[in-house]
Amino acid sequence: MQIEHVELDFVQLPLKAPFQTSFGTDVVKSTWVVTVLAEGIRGYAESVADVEPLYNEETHASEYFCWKNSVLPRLAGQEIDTPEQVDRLLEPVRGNRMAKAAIEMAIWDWFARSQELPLWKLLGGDARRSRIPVGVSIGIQPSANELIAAGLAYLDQGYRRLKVKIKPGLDVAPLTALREAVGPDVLIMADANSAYQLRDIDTLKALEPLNLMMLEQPLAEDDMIDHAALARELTIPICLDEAIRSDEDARKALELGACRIINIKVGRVGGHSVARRVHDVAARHQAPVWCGGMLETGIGRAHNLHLSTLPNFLLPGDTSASDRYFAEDLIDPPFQLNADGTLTVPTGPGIGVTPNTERLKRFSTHHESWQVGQRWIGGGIPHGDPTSF
Ligand code: OSB
Ligand code: MG
Repeated sequence: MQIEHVELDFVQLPLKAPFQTSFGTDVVKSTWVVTVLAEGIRGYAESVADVEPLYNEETHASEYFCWKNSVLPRLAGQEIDTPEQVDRLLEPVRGNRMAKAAIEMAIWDWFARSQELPLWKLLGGDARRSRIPVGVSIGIQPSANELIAAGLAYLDQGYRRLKVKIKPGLDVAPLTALREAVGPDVLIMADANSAYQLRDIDTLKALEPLNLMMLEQPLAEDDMIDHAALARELTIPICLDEAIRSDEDARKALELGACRIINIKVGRVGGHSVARRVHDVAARHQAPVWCGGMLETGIGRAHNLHLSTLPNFLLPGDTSASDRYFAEDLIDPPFQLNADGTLTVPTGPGIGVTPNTERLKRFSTHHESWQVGQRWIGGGIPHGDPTSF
């Protein structure tokens, strides 16, 4: 295939409730919905950067310019025979993994649709994994009572594990209260989004009696050395999120002992091809992985579920049902939680879900249609004013 057209919709979908992490609070999910068109077939994905560079350094704006100046010029005019080729064509582009991922994922969806196969098959997933066990990620709550109420409500709905966002000062007390409220058997973990330093080790050790499954990304987003030092002192297994950006990062982290578990986010690592390699490296090190999330709409959620069919996704993911986030999702039908705490992997061609046109229009605040072949795509890297198009 050769890419003929790329459509971008900047979407702002209200969240049911504010989502607070150690780095900020989101009240709306904003994302670029990316559609790649060729031969009358459309491939869909969404990007996972945010307005500000708080989770990592990418933003909606950096993605836009990276697509325009670096990613699409390298794909335009190329005959792409397999989705794996995209990762190789984009290899010269440093960083900007969320930008690369959104286009690469849309092309994976395009190929799966063109072959009338579900994406999981193209990715090499396991046919027996048609239902993916999922948990829920609970943002920082104003009080321990509100955390307990949220946790109990999600368990009641059937979620299999609770992930609790923490930050200094809102860690040991709320987690202890939650553990007491739900009893010893519920799977609980914590995610710090880089809010601690090695000198906070006494606080982190105070979490040890709570029987947490793991502690996610406690230290700096680009660190492995201090995580390895912490791992030697802490009985709670460390899981890395932000710090794993590639299969090479995964290898180094596991060899250093910086983590025992990896949270894989397709966007963070630059697409399905890299995500699969991260999965394979972890499997070789006997380290389980699970699929993280970035509050995606149903489009990104579908991609996440297909990836989760690979065999080393051994722990419940953050890929919760649509109604955990939104009153209305972009796709039909929305993802629903099965009674056994799983989400069903869609079986249709590609990601198996398609955006609802009316809702995509209604929640889109900005639309662009880029025809490959125009000056700024396919014409090499532009040298002039990058904002003129
Ligand atoms: O660190 O996993 C994270 C959401 C936004 C940014 C970072 C993270 C998260 C989540 C939510 O934890 C996971 C989800 O429900 O999609
Ligand atoms: Mg995380």
